[in-house]
Amino acid sequence: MATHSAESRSRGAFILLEGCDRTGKSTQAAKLVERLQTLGHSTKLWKFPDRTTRIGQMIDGYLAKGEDLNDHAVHLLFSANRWEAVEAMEKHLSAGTTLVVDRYAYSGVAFSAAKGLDLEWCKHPDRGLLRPDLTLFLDMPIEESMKRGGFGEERYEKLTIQTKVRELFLQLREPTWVMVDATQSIESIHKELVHQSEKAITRVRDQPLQHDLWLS
Ligand code: NYM
Ligand code: MG
Repeated sequence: MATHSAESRSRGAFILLEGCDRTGKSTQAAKLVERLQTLGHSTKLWKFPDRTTRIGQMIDGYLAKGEDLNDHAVHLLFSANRWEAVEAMEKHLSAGTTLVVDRYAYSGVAFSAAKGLDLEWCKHPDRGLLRPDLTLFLDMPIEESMKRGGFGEERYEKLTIQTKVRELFLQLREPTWVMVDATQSIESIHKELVHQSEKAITRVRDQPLQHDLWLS
């Protein structure tokens, strides 16, 4: 006879927002969390890099304060910053909370490979991380995102790098990705993200968590 245990309770969805810089990910992630909560889904906002941890502070020094680090070393720090969050993410998802995550390993690979690091080498440290259930890729021409406020403040916010990053993102595209036209109004994008997210929440409810990023 089937018994109901804590393990059989439905899990939350791992919803990822990816894209180049200044494409509206953080704005949309915040709005999405708020809306999903209103719709009755337990939902939490997550963000990479998480600059609040010790590893995250080293990353922030590199990105925002002009501190130099070896390209390979900083790549591993970004990955370590995801690994140090894995237990907490898993705990929330298993308890039924949906996570809306602002950037993840795809950013990790795209930005490092854009600097010239080997793509396969870049993927390796993130192998075995949780796999997102849905990746919403906010896409727009780089020329457009460059016009947005704040562009150029941090390392990597340059036309040539962003163009390469976008190409690499497209190479990393997987079947669970949904491409979103980020030049639309904030409200239209929001509606599309809510629609896709609700479908994903329902779809994965009874599926086990997947710890197989880039393993298959
Ligand atoms: N970035 C982000 C990486 O280079 N590797 C990573 O693994 C991640 C998660 O950091 N330009 C880059 C992308 C961004 C920068 O991200 C900071 P944000 O979302 O602006 O805080
Ligand atoms: Mg940024």
